[in-house]
Amino acid sequence: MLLASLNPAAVARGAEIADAVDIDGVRLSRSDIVGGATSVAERVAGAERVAVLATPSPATVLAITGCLIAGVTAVPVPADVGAAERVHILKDSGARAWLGEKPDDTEGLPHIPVRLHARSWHRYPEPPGDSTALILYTSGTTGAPKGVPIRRDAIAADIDALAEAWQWTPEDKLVHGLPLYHVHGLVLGLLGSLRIGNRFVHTGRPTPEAYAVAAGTLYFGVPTVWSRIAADNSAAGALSGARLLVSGSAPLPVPVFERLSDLTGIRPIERYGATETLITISTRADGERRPGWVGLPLTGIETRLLDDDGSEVPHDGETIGRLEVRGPTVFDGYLNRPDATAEVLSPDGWYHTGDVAVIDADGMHRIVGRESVDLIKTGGFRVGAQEVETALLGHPGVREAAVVGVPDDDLGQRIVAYVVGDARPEELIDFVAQQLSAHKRPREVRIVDALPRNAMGKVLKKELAQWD
Ligand code: MCA
Ligand code: AMP
Repeated sequence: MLLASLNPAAVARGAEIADAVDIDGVRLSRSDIVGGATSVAERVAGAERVAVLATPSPATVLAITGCLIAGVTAVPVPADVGAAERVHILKDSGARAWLGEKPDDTEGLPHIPVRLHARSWHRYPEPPGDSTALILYTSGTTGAPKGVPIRRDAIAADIDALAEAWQWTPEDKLVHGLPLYHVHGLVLGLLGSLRIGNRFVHTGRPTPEAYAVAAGTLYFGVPTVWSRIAADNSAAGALSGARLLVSGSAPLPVPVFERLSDLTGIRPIERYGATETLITISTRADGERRPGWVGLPLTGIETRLLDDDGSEVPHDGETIGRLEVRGPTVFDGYLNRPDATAEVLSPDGWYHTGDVAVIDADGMHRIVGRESVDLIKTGGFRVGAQEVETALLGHPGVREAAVVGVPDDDLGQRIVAYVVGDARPEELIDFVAQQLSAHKRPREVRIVDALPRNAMGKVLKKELAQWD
């Protein structure tokens, strides 16, 4: 059973926890979740796919859990989604209704509210393991975000492998304040807790103050979150009673690792993954936690490093290669995009991550960087340069646009747009926030006379990134 702690028979026999999920000031017991989500399941059963505006709220928890009980695919939509991205996700995914929180614009689809106090005790059979639990949207270097169908058995395999690596048990209390529309916050944080059976607290936003008062044993954060905590002595000190502090979604800078270790007495766990593969590599609760390194492949996962000719490079801790991963957590291909799938997934199941890495003689992995400058990681969010450029070009005051990620102490990378045109920077930032998602907006727009181009007319992104 995917959400093992929600087994209705076990809950009826007394496997109850009053605060299984604590979110937006509301505590849901296990029977609140089983009864509430089964009631949602009754209302959506038979639908193929529904969209869920994934605000951090009890409605989102029950909507997604209800879909998983009924075997309906949920399409989590970013809580801060803009107009163009919302239309794209609905059209591409084929979602037939909105479930849970109501968006500003339903785009003509019916809306099914979640009734927090409704209950049903109907028993649904467990849907097949190879069925699609979720479709998560993620950015590539080009085009609009792509749908990644996530199988139920991939989620189960990933959580179980992480439970082994992190000694994650029902005794844990997991805390995070990350979005519920990506793997990190949703699959690992929420679904992981409902599978393992530990208490889960969502802090709303991932602020140092909120983490400090949550009294968790297991904390998740993106490096931006850890960097802010490491700059706040009292919040960091409050985490010293935790069991594990886990970082992922982007590289954890070594100074942040070290400062966090000093202030909390806990060396953070770093783990690596992607929407397409879930989490594949991690340091272990009982193993070495080396700053700057992401650890060993999880049980069931294979990795390899290839050079430009496709030959494997030596595992000497120095030779850089393109990282590929294979295993039960890897996806089967993008929704509606066989062309894009063929670029990243080989027929024998290897996923080309787009990251370059080294592996040492002990099998420890270090992520060195990305192959493409056009995929930006900002605050742990993956943003394609081209989707931001396309959005900017939709503004009448923009003639040309080039978007780059520049190093940023807080966000890892900061989205900077170079624009030829006569619009005001603030107006363009708001325009992107309203079209795509607020987190994809450039933090800075620089109006320039011309973009640097090569003889073929291609924008020289590497040069632009150095104009900073
Ligand atoms: C500011 N805001 C605006 C504008 N300016 N809204 C609209 N237009 C504007 N011009 C609003 C924002 O909507 C937000 O509102 C508030 O101001 C602050 O937002 P922001 O500046 O984005 O916050 P931040 O402080 O920069 O965010 C840092 C963060 C965030 C909290 C760390 O980046 C974050 O949540 N990152 C997590 C990403 C993540 O989970 N990635 C996992 C994917 P409001 O306050 O109302 O929100 S990776 C994954 O899943 C894989 C598998 C993996 O490895 O984990
Ligand atoms: P996403 O699909 O949003 O999870 O983005 C996946 C990408 O995030 C990976 O291909 C990496 O580039 C990056 N990433 C995730 N975790 C780490 C990490 N621990 N260190 C470095 N990069 C990471």
